[in-house]
Amino acid sequence: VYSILLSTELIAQNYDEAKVPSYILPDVLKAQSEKVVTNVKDWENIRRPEILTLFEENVYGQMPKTFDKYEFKIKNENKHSMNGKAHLKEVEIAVTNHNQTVMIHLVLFVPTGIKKPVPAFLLINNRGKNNTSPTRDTLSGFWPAEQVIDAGYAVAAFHVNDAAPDHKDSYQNGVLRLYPEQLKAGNGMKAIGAWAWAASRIMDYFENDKDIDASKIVLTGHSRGGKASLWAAAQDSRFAMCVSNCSGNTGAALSHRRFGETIQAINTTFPHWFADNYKKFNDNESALPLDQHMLVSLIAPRPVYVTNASEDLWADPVGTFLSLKEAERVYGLYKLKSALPESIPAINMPFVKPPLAYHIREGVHDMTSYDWAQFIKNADLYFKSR
Ligand code: GTR
Repeated sequence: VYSILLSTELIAQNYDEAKVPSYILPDVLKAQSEKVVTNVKDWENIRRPEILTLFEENVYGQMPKTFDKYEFKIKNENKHSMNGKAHLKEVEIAVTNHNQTVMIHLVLFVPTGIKKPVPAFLLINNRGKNNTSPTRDTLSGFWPAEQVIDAGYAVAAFHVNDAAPDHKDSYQNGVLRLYPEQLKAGNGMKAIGAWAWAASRIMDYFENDKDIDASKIVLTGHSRGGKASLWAAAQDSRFAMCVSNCSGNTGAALSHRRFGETIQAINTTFPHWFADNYKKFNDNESALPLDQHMLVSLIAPRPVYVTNASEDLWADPVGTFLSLKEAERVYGLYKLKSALPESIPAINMPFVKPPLAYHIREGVHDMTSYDWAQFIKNADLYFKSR
């Protein structure tokens, strides 16, 4: 039995399927007017905007869309990187609002010797910067850039700390300097919102880079980065595909199940991730007007790939798979048939097929070269069919 210390109380986390409470998920297709949505038009005009607002108000906070100035410059480049197979660009993106500037550093490798523009994978990096080293002095399965280049994709990354330091005392020192009003609002964005915002600023850059096909960007993230990748793709439909690796609670997993990490646990350990309003649901999941299947659904009809790891029960693999299954109803409105099985597949049996892909990998909470190989396969299937 695992437990975590929350101030002075000890709150046990449930890892027993038999102890999952009975719950009723909010119906993704039932509008606030009680009307049940049966077509794309009503989904896009009525229900989808309602759900987006529910997530802004209750979970991730607002997503500011305007700023005073946007500039980028190539700080460094190497046309013969990775022994000549990639063109490295280190880009500085400076965004200014209210006389405050945030600087986001992008590391980008573009494959050489193939026709441009190319599709790209963008990672929201929540781990050490050494994982995305531009000099390739450290190689890591977390961001196996050579493997992605060999598959004919550009590969890019930025570090979350550029947008909002991942700490409760300093998260304000980034994007939030540009939007100080957010700090006072119950529905104000915090770190995860800021990371998602930064992903969109990188998309703005891709739209200006002739080597990159901005209509074919796969946004990826692991764990807290996977929560941000879902929120960014829900907000910004320019992302063609979303990969959310081991994103768990307030990522792809259903909160109503209270399996593994709970809302109270996440809000206590990471009070700087979500809007203050989200704390109303601490130990109060049944009051939620939403759940994470609705976040996945906001990305429809674009493909979503979600994963788990067999030893990572904290992230609730079953609840993650169920969330994806619920989202099938919205993809169905677009006549997109999901190839997912009825229940969670066996370990190391990937269901790689757009629009909804899933695998549970043997091992621990991580993103590995095995995971990336499946994401590439899924992107190949999708982009080659278009
Ligand atoms: C955990 C947290 C998870 C997940 C993870 C990570 O401690 O409870 O929600 O975000 O960190 O980002 O690796």
